[in-house]
Amino acid sequence: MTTEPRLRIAMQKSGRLSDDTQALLKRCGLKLNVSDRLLLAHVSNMPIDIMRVRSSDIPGLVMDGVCDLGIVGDNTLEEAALERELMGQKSKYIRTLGLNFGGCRLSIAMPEGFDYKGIKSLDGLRFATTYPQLLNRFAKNNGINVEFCLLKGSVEVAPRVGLSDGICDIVSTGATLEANGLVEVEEIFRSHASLIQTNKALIPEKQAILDTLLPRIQGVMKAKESKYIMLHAPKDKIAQVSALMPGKETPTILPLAGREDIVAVHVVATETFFWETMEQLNALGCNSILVMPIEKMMG
Ligand code: PRT
Repeated sequence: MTTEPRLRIAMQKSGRLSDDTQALLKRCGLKLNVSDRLLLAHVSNMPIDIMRVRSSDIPGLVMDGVCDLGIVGDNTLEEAALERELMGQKSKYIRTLGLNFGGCRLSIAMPEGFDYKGIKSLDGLRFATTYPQLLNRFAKNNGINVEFCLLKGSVEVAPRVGLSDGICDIVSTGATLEANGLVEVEEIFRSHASLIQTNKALIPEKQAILDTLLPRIQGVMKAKESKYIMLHAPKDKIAQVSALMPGKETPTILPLAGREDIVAVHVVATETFFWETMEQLNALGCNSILVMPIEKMMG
């Protein structure tokens, strides 16, 4: 019996990236049966397996060739790469695609009232962090010495209980810092989710699966950022209406049955379509202005 090669993708089992990753794969047409106890989920309609693990395990699984692809935050990836570098090993991965979710920053934050006068104010201090390598690199690049204590969670509480002077942690809205009486003083790394792959050439069968999957992922991302705009416009105002349309796409102008004075204008916009623009179009005599989400795009 021959077994068909299956592409193995590592994703976060549960946490901030898991829902978005699962939604992305589903929108790419993958039928996956994910249950809490199942760590290796089969995709029923494509030769793909999804390995559901801790985020921090994903870079290693890809670099060691256990998984062909992984979806992980750049912060986790960069920390793992620096850790391997420290051990004299090469980081063996390719960052195939940046994804449009999981956006955050790694920042240094100090207790409110700390007299911050620039990076040198941090010299000699101790920081609680999950990212000692990224913190170390920042300190080295800026000519300061820092100490760290490694915490895998509840980092924000460390200064209050006397474990550290400040923290170096992920910030998204800033609400957690504020709730814990901390102030962000330096952003040291920007991150979002990325699709990574092993740097070893895939066997042709797996490469073929990836060649199908990649344009689908790009199509889903492009669709998420785009809107389909439809409206009816006075024929003699087409030039002004076209000029107001967001993005670089040329609008499609279509005749309307039984009307010589009005046309339908359709455009795919990759930029924000503001209420103000809709009001300007309305003032030009346009009506039936519709702004719709796009589910999939290709080409
Ligand atoms: O548990 P596991 O090993 O799977 O990984 P993890 O501990 O990193 O999991 P998780 O789910 O917390 O984060 C997964 C990834 O999501 C991170 O590695 C980042 O790439 C990304 N991400 C995006 C975030 C956030 N936003 C985020 N806000 N990761 C963590 N946070 C936490 C942060 O640590 C802090 O406690 O949210 C809090 C701050 O949020 P705000 O909105 O109050 O600023």
